Amino acid sequence: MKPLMMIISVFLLFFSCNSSQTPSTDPATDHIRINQLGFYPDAVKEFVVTGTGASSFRILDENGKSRYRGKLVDRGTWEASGEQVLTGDFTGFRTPGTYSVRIGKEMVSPSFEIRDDVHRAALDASIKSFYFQRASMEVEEQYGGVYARAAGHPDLGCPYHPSTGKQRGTLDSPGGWYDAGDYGKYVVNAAISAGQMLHLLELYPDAVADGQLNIPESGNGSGDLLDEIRYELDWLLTMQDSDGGVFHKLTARNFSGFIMPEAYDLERMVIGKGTAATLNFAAVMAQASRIVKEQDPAWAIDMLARAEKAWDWAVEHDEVPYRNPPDVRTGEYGDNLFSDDFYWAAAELYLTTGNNRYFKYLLENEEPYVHQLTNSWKFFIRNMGFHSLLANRKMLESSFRGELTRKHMKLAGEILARMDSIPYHVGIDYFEWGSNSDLLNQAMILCIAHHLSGDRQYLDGAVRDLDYILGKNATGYCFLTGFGAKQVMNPHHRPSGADGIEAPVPGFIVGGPNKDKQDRAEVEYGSDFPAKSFEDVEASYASNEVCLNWNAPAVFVMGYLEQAY
Ligand code: G3I
Ligand code: 9MR
Repeated sequence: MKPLMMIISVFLLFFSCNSSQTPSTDPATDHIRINQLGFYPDAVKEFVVTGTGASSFRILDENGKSRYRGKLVDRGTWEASGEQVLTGDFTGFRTPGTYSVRIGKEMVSPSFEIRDDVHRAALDASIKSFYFQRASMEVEEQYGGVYARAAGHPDLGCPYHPSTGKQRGTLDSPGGWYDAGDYGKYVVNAAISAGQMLHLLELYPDAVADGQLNIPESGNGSGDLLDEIRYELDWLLTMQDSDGGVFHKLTARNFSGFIMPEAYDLERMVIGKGTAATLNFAAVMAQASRIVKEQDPAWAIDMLARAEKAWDWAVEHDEVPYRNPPDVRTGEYGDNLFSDDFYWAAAELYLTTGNNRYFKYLLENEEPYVHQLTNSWKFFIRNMGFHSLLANRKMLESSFRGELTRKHMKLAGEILARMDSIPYHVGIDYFEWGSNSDLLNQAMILCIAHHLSGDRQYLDGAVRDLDYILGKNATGYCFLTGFGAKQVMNPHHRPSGADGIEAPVPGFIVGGPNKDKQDRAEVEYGSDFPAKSFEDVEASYASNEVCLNWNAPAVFVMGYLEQAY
């Protein structure tokens, strides 16, 4: 692209993502931590402020006129961030418009909106990020704007690594999404990510209209979110072996450098084959089959047949873990506990087929009803099963249904209680790799509690967690690329690093604060507090990478809230 055109396009794209802000790190602004996009008129509206002795705040409109006045409440010190925290609540102020928070003479927050569809643009961008991750396909300018790029990774004729059990032959496995900041394609993470977004479509089939995202399939008569997910499901189908088992991943032996897809020159191969990949495949295929069965019966039948074949393989091979072979250093996604994977697959297969064989499995193999943090591809799997069962609870016998519902509401109640006890009014104060996805998965649990009960307090809880992601956190960053007043500019994302465009590809949720700092050899962290252990530098793969399973729950939560409010 010509330099002038590029500058103009970046400018336009920036303002289309974010109508009211320019990125700023003004220290006076930095003390007020608030959802930098804004609030629904009828939802809870809260912010956090640190380092002030003030006792009140005002809401100013665009003309600087004071529109609302409220008291700050001292919440004490948050151990996770080392800050003395006050909160302000202006839930009672409902008038749509553009505002900022002012405290005393010095402190002004970034401006934000109150409006009905306040997360719509962020929702659309967070889905569109999956389009930008498409392997084997060009991103055309008409869909990708300045982020247009050539195709990479055709993934045809990929040799089998011996860890697949095959000594010869090749596999054609084109398509699908790149997993993250790297160019690998990993079945377990693909399955949960597609599954979380399919769940939005199960609850709200029309959550995303045809044409809404401006992707190549826009205008084909089917909703754009389903079209985007299909790009991944079609790839996943290529990863099933003829005996029903599913290969673990398609990557090279090592990560590439920070280059564009078309410049990639490592040899990609099919690696591993195991119980977790096979069961996660079975689950998402059965789930998708149910969701598309009216719209595309032939596709639904094929996916279901493949899912059942995968289940049968897993029953025969019920404990095949995946570990990286010594010559492979790409992401592992290793798992050696399969009860939750069996559970998710049995749940989806039962709901789609009605076959009691699967229901019997669920009855005889209970899973703990918990939200186990970190690595959702490993631990949120059981919740995926619970959520689908709850969404189709009419198919469950009443005692099973009652028990599951009770357990879900108990978990959601515990989360809300915890939120009240944490000064930032979020439900989590533990920060490991991908902590942002923990917040978003928690918000998903709360949305589902709202779906079951109609009780607004759960919706408010989900908003509080989402507020954290969009700016009400101890770093002050809006963790969604391309959005907010204090933007993430240097995610660990190979195309964003290599495309020569200053602003990163928009719509990605970065990993977030991570107390373990596994990248400390390459990254200098400015804080040792867990909630502040985040650096917006490209080298920080442990805090600032992007990943499918971190975006997917953001899509669910914003999609749900856009419907509910
Ligand atoms: O849970 C332990 C904790 O108890 C211990 O104190 C701590 C000490 O370092 O480690 C914690 O485990 C870490 C785990 O993440 C959970 O935080 C592991 O050390 C750490 O290696 C592991 O990192 C994983 C990373 O891949 C490296 O394998 C991430 O969970 C996982 O999300 C990430 O996934 C990568 C893919 O492999 C490749 N594609 C990008 C993707 C996202 O970064
Ligand atoms: O860039 C890699 C990233 O995509 C992975 O998620 C991450 C964890 O597996 O690893 C990154 O690669 C780093 C490697 O693990 C250690 N040396 C530095 C690499 C990043 O430049």
